[in-house]
Amino acid sequence: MTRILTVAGAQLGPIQKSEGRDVAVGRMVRLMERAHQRGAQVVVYPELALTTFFPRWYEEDISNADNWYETALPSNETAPLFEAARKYNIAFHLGYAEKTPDGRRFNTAAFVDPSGEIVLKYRKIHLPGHKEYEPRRQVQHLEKRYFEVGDLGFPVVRAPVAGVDVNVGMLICNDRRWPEAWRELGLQQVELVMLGYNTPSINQDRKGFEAHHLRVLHSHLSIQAGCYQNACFGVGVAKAGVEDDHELFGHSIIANPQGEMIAQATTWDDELIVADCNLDQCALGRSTIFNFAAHRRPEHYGRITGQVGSVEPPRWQPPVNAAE
Ligand code: CDV
Repeated sequence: MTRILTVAGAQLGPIQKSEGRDVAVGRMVRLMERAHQRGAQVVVYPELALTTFFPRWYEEDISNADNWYETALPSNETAPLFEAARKYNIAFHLGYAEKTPDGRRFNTAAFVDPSGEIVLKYRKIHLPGHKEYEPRRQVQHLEKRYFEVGDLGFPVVRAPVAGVDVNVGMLICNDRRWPEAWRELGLQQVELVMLGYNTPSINQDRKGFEAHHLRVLHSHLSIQAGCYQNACFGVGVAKAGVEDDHELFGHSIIANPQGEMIAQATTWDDELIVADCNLDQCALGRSTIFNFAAHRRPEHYGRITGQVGSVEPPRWQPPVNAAE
């Protein structure tokens, strides 16, 4: 029997700093209702979906930022989302800031089944930005201040979703740019990668100009290549639009195992994109060009895990002519 999963990406428009979780959750519930009407069995929300992208705001004392974090799922404020999932029999992926009982902070995503059970959790590994306030920057990006590097690796689990067994995995935002992260999932036969992102429309590092269209291209290129090279579907879902004067570029997509874009958002607002994902399409790439067991050469990949930064290559030396 063909395994077809109908997947929705629920892009969110901006959430302002002054807006509470009730605003975000209300909008997310409405998107879930529309996803149900369109036959979706899974809804994917963005990274840090419940609040504004708070790592742009500096707090000297990190405990002053506690209001941005979830200490429990569900909570009173997120309960309506869990209730809607039960009502519509929809699984969902939620990005949120997590504060653990022992006070650790992570940029986290949870995959939740319709009964409210957390099936899989992932904590972001590639944290961009910086830890201390940087005056030279146009906008701060303090993920390294507000979060620890994830400690769960890149887990994949085979989970029943609407009667279909699916190998699900997750990445979060900047992770999508790192082929190593995708390959970790590919090596576990992932079939559906869910990922949320908050990506500014401009390069905020102020080290050079990067055009808006190229930033969108890089996002799509990364997701489409990740899907092709690991023979899986990918759902990349943005927070979009202008949050307190800071623009996020949107352009959420769903990509198939051939690397094709099969759905794309066209607004900077709350928007649903939906696609039927035939999971059996993952088999072709996995059994031919990306048959890892047949073709990978890990004995030559030592630098991938043994080295962090790049190194200069040795200078080429002309051969010494023995005849002279
Ligand atoms: N939230 C993110 O991880 N954002 C990064 C930006 C800072 C480049 C991204 O990779 O989209």
